[in-house]
Amino acid sequence: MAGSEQAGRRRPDLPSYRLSDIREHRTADTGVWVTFGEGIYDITDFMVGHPGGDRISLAVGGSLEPFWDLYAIHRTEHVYAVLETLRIGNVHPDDVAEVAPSPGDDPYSHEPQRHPALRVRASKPFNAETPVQLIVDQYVTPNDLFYVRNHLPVPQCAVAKTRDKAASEVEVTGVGLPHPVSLSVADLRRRFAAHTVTTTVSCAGNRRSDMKADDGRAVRGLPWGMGAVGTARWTGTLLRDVLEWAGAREEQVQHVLFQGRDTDHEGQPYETSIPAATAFDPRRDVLLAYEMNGRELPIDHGYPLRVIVPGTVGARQVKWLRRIVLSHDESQSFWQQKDYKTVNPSTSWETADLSQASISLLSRLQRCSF
Ligand SMILES: Nc1nc2c(c(=O)[nH]1)N[C@H]1C(S)=C(S)[C@@H](COP(=O)(O)O)O[C@H]1N2
Ligand SMILES: [Mo]
Repeated sequence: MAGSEQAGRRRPDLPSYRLSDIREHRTADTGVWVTFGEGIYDITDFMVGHPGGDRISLAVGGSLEPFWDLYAIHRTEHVYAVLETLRIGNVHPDDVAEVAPSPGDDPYSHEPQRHPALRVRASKPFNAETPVQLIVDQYVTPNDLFYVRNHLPVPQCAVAKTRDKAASEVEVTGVGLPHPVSLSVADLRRRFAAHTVTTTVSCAGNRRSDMKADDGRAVRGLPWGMGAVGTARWTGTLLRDVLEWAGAREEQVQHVLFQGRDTDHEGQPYETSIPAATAFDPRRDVLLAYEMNGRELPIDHGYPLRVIVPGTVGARQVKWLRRIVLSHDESQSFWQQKDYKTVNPSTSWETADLSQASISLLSRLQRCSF
């Protein structure tokens, strides 16, 4: 039987199909096709009654690889051999690059290892829930099982734990500062008192799959179940200590922007902001966190430094923090202006004016800290 050597390799004895053909095969009537490497497989019969059938159906008309990669358990000789028995053809040579990008082209080729118990909702970018039983068994969720919500590839400097200055310092800049300053995690540890806060982080989309209009309309976004939420003990420096040390004064700014090191294909970083009143509030304990549950911050949760804003939606708690910008205006990023907004149910996506919409209710989530 063919094993891992053969799986997905070009087979000259079989016909080639174009990507457009593959995408037309999505139902039992036409046959259900998926690709793996350069191979095309007809999984119509396999999907019926197979335990992984529902998962595999997510790959229909496209590549199995992102799904495959997540379930390391599938990487056995046996499974490769079973897959090859379903082989019907090859991806047309002109379409190979699109279907099976070479690792060098894939911005997701450097992602960190993840625990297989995480319930994956999307693989690229990586989004996964904590299994619900584990959330309620104890207040604090262990780092490896904490839900992950990434909008973009994990920045490579975080995966490699690069320690050079440019890749590991946070810059504080913007209105009202005498001059910008840069700080490493070592500087934060040395210059400022460490502060620990136990708080819950929740994605605004948590339980989105339960939210459906009476007419069946679904809410747009990842189909989160109940597990995009978790509680941890976060240790770091109080943001207001750093802002005051840098010379910032609350009266001079309205918003504090946080920029991550993760960037989209145009080089735009993940960025959101919070009101200055929150950033400076002595009762809010907004943190620049370098530890999670007593350990170095894990790569997926923002290594080496992230923002923790107790009582605020997860989207504002920027990971892989690169820059803090003091500003008169809130962040103009997509994630601040176009995402995480709540509109009236009578509005559709086509007619919604998001600039007028209120921020997601969860953005005002009660502080859940003890
Ligand atoms: N740099 C950066 N920070 C980010 C995100 C991101 O994609 N990039 N996602 C945000 C969202 S929407 C959530 S819900 C939380 C998730 O934090 P976690 O992955 O540590 O659970 O991180 C926030 N911070
Ligand atoms: Mo989120």
